[in-house]
Amino acid sequence: MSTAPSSSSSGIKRKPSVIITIGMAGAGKSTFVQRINSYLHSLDPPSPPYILNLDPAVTQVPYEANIDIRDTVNYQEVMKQYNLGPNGGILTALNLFTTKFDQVLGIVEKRADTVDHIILDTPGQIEIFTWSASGAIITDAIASSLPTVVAYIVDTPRSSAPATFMSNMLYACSIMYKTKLPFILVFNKTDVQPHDFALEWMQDFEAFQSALASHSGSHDSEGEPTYMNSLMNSMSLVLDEFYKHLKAVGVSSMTGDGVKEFFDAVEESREVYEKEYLPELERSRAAREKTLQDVKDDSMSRLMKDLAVDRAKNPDAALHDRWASDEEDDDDDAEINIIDRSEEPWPGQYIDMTRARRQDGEQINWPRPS
Ligand SMILES: Nc1nc2c(ncn2[C@@H]2O[C@H](COP(=O)(O)OP(=O)(O)OP(=O)(O)O)[C@@H](O)[C@H]2O)c(=O)[nH]1
Ligand SMILES: [Mg+2]
Repeated sequence: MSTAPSSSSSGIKRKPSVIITIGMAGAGKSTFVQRINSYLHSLDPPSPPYILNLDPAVTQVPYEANIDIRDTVNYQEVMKQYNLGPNGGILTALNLFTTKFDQVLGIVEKRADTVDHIILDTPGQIEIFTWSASGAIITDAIASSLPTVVAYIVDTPRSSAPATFMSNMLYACSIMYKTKLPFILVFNKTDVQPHDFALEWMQDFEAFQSALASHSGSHDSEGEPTYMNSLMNSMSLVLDEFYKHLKAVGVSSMTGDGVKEFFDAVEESREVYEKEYLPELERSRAAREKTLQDVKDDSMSRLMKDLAVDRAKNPDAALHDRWASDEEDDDDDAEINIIDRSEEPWPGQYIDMTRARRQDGEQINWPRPS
């Protein structure tokens, strides 16, 4: 891993920025990744990013991924073997891939000296990445090693109704508070509908409330505001605070409009990462280590007390209470390797599902994802 400080003036390569694209199904995540990929290629000099596709179910991606989950896990096979539906299949495929994420991180860190951007494309079903243990593990692992930003892709034309806009923003809010990472709202598809209305609603909650009031269905038959209307009015006040912590850019992944502004926002987010996320990460890491150490010290002192009592009771047995030091743990999963497409020939090597399958009579319960 590069330990270089983030400064190019000192002549040492600064760490690359990681961009995690998250968004509702069909918001345009993959198209956006393709667009920023081609923008980075078109720079002078070109600065090709390193791209990871984490969507196991996608049939075609519009860019060339350097690491593709589909090379490691066969999603169709996972569905069959575990008797799962499409969402359970994606979730389980992501879980299996996450068991190998230390290898991915190793490859990515090796590339940190040669690339300026690392981009992650996530599965279409947003909750699979944002609410699963694997999504959190992947996000935390990468963010604790490199400056990371979440690009939350919004389908602008589909968010033009106040109620849809608000539910999308609430989702964004929950992801921001869960990851605690710098956050950029990317209003995509501005070629279809400009995002001015969204900016106005974010800057002025009264504008949002009046849009809400004029929207059909906001009043009941007696002319009173509906329950939903009152709820959204109050929520808009709550979200006002959330909007203050955000950067918002309008982008068209189709035409390339706004991509430069997006990268300006990524650059600003690096500072937020370094000033806010990193110190917080170090604080929580130190707290976790202290708790662990306390638990270890406590159990060690109890063990020593027990041993002392045992030895006092039975001095002969105390001579034999040693265990052989030359026994080592077997690490039997070392043979499945993550493929860096830019280095290795592929098609790749899949995680062998037949080894994961339950044998007859074996009393193992493979947990079904809920
Ligand atoms: N007009 C327009 N269409 C877009 C834009 N970005 C994406 N699309 C279209 O939106 C649709 C969905 O795009 P994808 O990139 O597959 O979206 P996604 O979020 O990756 O989808 P999933 O991974 O399936 O959730 C495609 O038909 C794209 O062509 C844009 O900026 N403008
Ligand atoms: Mg996609």
